Amino acid sequence: MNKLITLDEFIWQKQKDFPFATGELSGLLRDLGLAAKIISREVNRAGLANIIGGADQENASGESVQKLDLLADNLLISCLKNSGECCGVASEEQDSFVAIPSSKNAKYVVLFDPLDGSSNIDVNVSIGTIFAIYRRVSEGECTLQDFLQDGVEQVASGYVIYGSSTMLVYTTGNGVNGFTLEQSIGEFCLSHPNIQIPREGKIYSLNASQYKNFGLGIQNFVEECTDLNYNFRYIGSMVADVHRTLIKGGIFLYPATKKRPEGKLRLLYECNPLAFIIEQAGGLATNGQQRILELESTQLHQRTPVFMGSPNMVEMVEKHLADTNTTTSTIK
Ligand code: P6P
Repeated sequence: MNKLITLDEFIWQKQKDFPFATGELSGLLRDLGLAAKIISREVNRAGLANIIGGADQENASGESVQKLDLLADNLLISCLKNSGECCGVASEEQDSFVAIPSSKNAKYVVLFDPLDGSSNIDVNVSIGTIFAIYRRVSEGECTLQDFLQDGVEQVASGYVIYGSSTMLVYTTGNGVNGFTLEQSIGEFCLSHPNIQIPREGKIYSLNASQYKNFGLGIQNFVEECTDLNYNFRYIGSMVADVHRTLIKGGIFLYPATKKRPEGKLRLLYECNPLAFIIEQAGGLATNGQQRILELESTQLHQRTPVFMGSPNMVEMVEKHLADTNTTTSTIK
């Protein structure tokens, strides 16, 4: 039987690889792991604890908020407050960033989507938490500039998928590793070391009901995938669709549409962290023309079209966009 390596042990081992590491980032990752374990427990008992269903509130993007969203948001904020390693957080569920005065001199800020795919909560489909960690750029209490950094500045990013098992997948810029929650001991254990995305994918994942709202380039891409007998898979939960893409190969795309010419998915706490993971696993992540990680961050809740996955499929869709001169903002 292989040695069980817990997330804490792994983080501690990796920290030793960095002689100048002082432990703050390791502490932050451990605290995110703790929050994930608590959220996992609540997600797994949601049906029993009468916390399923809408919370009759709307989030910063004007979308109805599920009770578990609120619970996950509060849990993450309190875990990060207690960590002492984070001077502020930004969340999909919060209009603006939340400064943490008790840790105002801490080195890091964290951005997260506390429970992505929450519309799937009531039907027991996989949902997830997405996080991005940056070094702060300000002095004293954190400012908006600490959060409006481009994706290339991420120190670490990751996601937790609450599915048939709960997994935490993260990168600090030296590859991608996956940990599965062993419920009987309450520990995330290394289950997917050094994840590499298959270079040649044959699965495409997008909301096909929007076909008529896609630009010609995307329509031609879908036609080519059909002609090549590629498999179509779409869960409607970004973390689940991207996790499958990471493990099985393929492409996840949420293009610009007539209804949403700027795309639907958020740059700072959905696309950037997942793009970092995909690139670290050997994949590509773009907005159709530019690397996601190089897009300019100007607003906390800004959106972007996103194409991420195996290099062959991202290059294929980019060619269709170029051949039809369909940029992300010109949807006819
Ligand atoms: P649509 C979930 O609401 C989400 O934010 C992502 O998790 C998911 O990829 C996308 O929206 C699904 O959007 O328009 O296909 O329902």
